[in-house]
Amino acid sequence: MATDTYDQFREDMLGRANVADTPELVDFYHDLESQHAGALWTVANKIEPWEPESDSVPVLWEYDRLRDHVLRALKLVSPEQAGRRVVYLANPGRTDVTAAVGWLYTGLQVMGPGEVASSHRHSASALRFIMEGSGAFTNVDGHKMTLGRNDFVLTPNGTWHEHGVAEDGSVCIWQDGLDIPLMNALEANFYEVHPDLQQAVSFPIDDSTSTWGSPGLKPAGETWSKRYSPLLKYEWEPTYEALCRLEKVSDGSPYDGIHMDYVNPFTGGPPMSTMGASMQLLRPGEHTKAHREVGSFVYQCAKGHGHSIIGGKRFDWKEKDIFVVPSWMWHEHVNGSGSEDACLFSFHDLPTMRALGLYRVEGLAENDGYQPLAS
Ligand code: 1HN
Repeated sequence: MATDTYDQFREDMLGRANVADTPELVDFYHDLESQHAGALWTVANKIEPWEPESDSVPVLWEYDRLRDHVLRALKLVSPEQAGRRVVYLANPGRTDVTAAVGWLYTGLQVMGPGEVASSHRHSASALRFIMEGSGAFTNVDGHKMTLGRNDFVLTPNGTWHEHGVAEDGSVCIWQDGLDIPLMNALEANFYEVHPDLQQAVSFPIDDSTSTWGSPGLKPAGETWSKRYSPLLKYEWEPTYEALCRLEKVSDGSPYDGIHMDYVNPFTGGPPMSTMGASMQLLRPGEHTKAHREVGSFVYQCAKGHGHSIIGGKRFDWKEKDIFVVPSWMWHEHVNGSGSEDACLFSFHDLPTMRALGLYRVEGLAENDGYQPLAS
């Protein structure tokens, strides 16, 4: 049975709305509209889809094409004028909201040597993934951190944060990820500027990583009661080493290769309450099977090159390219090299989905687990 015939069959047989217009009904709908009301059966099938139907489309942003535009912003506006000097990535399927995918935002922030962006805080949680340059720093609630290539950094909701680049540093670019569309959809977003514009550095530099960043160890007796991870910076070298060690003893996941989540070392759970992040390693030549999840994903290639097939379409990526996978869309990843590994960083809203009991995952059963490519 063809899909549209089958959908019609389900709608006819299974109690879905199926009301043909009559002149009386059209009059009725107009009268309801004038009362700011409507008949549920005219919208029921749209607002109750059989399964998640994202308005977001899969997209890949090539870093080589974006970089010059990001650098142009450096000359055009100051951090003082802009608050944050950022080029955001807009999903072409979304006109309602500034989102990269689903209810996630992402952008590329650029700062030059000696620049500082003032301190603020908001209900949205933020994260950063460092792409290029030296001397960048961030200060989160008085914990100042130095930022290096492929480091993953948290700015949990409600924490004061500011960024900058040391005088002797170079132009720095990093990816920001925020749940700001989600906070705005929930109408829960507050925003405040720090009264002093710059907050004090209240702890030794990089104290969070020195205190909480040693695998399997924590300072004896240390406790933590906040809703987010006490470890605020996850450095690239130990992350990559962890993947390489796991690779030696595990086949990994058929869907994601050698795949590790960044966790709150105190709880083992996600680093923030709404957003999580992962790093995955694809072995030389690896082609994962297709799966789909309830949740939205923003990826950045941290190492190597390859491609992903998302919703039947191929997207080729190399280092620093960013791409998105909308909720409940089939996706599989391919390492394009036969000799080198490839690493994909990703952040997502799975902690939100899990907290609300909405998370689901499914592997593709047909075609040996690989999507047919759309023509
Ligand atoms: C924000 O606070 C930052 O702190 C970057 O660097 C991007 C986009 C929307 C809302 C807040 C930052 C942001 C943002």
